[in-house]
Amino acid sequence: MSAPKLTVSRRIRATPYTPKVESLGVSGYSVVNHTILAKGFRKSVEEDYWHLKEHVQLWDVGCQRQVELKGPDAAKLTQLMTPRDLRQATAGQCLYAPLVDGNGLMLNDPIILKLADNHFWLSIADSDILLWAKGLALGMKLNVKITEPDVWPLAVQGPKSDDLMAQVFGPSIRDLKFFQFDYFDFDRHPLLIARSGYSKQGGFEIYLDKPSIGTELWDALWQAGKAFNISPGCPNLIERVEGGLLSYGNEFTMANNLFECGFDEYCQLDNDVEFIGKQALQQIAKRGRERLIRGVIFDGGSCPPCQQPWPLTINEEFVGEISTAIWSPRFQRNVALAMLEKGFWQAGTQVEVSSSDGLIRKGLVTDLPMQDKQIRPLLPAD
Ligand code: THG
Repeated sequence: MSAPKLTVSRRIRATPYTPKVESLGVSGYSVVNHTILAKGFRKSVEEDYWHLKEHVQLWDVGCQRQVELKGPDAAKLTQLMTPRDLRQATAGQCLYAPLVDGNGLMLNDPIILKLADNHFWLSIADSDILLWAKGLALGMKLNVKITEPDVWPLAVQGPKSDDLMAQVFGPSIRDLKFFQFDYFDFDRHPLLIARSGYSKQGGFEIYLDKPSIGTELWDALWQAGKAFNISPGCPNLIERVEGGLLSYGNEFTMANNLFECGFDEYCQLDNDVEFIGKQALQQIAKRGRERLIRGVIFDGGSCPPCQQPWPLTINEEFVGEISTAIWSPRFQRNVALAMLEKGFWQAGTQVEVSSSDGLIRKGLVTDLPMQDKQIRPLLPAD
């Protein structure tokens, strides 16, 4: 029997690239921001992993929806929503920024794009920030227009991204710096392109604001990509776990505060910038965090997918839980992201993993991102 099908509608949205993704043999979807996201193609996650690290891939990340804040109070509202100090931000900059509520609890972790002094996009993870922003603007009587624009990100990821993008958009795209964006013509239409993306292999994100040319854009990249061994792709679970890229709703939720996620570097508490949750975060900073997201590597052969958190224990005492786990062909171990309780998040701590197949597996806490030079010495010689 074939797997049950997801029905796409106005609520569960396709993207301008969906016909291309389907013609290339997508094997399944997840739903993010009420929009479908490919989970794999004909190759295995392992094959996709090696391909992503060596070549170039085209990812339909149309589910990375933009919340647009525009108008006289746009800068004020954007700053109210994040503990990251935006005062020095310039137009053309991307900023990874946690969004928190009044208790310092995580609402989202978007990339903020500063388009102009009074114009921002929040390129969100999976939660309804549009509603939060509208509520704040109404309650605080802010003069700002809040919309979800008709913008559909397409990612080009992998070490050959520069070569491919230079073919399509010209050599000047090579000069774009990490987490900066600029406009590049395609078919006489300017496209916002950033050097960013949900992998550690380098690449670009194209924010297509004219969905009618989605197929043309995909085809142009695909044609030029043939010389670089291009493949269709999607965020790769192995690469993301090894690289320590977190996913809202998986590694952390509205139950976790900013410090538990390790977002200290994106939170400035000792200046006069005002934002929601500042007092709460100051108190948590003083008290110290109760738990922290770390890596875990563990034995016992290839593990099943982690669909519900797996407990981590030491002598049957609960010390944390795994949120995402997968076999790493690089380390020949399973790699995982986990929330570790206070006292147990030190790299090298030995833990037991209770995976959903009933096995108890031996694990070790690691820093993130997972680095060869830290992990190799921990592994017994094969
Ligand atoms: N691109 C865009 N929008 C997004 C994502 C994206 N929205 C949803 C989701 N991904 C948001 N989450 C992340 C998580 C990590 C990063 C980007 C978005 C990321 N982190 C860099 C890292 O860890 O190396 C650090 C960036 C920094 O320090 O400034 O890139 O992928 N458009």
